[in-house]
Amino acid sequence: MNLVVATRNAGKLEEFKTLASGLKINILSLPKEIGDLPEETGNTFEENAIIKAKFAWKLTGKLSIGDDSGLEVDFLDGEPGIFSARYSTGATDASNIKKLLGKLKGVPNIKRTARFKCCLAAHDGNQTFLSIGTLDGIISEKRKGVKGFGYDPIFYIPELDKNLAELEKEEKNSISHRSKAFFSLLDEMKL
Ligand code: ITT
Repeated sequence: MNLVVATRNAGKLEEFKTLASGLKINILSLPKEIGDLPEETGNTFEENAIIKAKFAWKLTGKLSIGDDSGLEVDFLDGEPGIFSARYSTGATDASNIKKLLGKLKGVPNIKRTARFKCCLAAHDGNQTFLSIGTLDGIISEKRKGVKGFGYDPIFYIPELDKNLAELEKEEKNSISHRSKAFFSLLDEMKL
């Protein structure tokens, strides 16, 4: 079965490919020529995931999924949330991390709790399916690890005593918000 993933984020795409390996699902990406994805005009992860899934379905006519995800930091009342990718001027992973660490300067560990959220929408022309996955952790004071993408270097998992960027792909997938959302989406779709 083919499944189009509507993303321009290489880190996400890689994770979906690893998640689908072993299943009878072939992950396809959108051709480069079509350029950017539509603007994320939604007010929630769900709305933005649906925008991406429907966009890819219209282009390809194939079952498509959109992933809208981000980091919610309790001390910052859920910031950056749906703005995680576009949090800082420049909007690179490095500048987003720098801004977040700046906002949490001097904040003790006990108040640095956060969670990743991943919302997935699947669209097949008739129906839209939704799922959500979360991963709890703590925003560390310093970057650690070079794997993964986005905020992984500053997301500490107490149970593993490691930051997400220190985990191999398969290890991250065994606990991640994205893998929880992915398998619950397959359940929803009875696949
Ligand atoms: P697409 O819209 O093209 O899929 P994007 O990166 O713009 O790519 P989002 O709007 O969903 O995607 O933004 C999600 C951001 O949240 C992403 O850029 C990361 O900064 C962060 N994020 C989401 N999942 C993450 C993960 O597993 N590890 C680290 N950071 C993550």
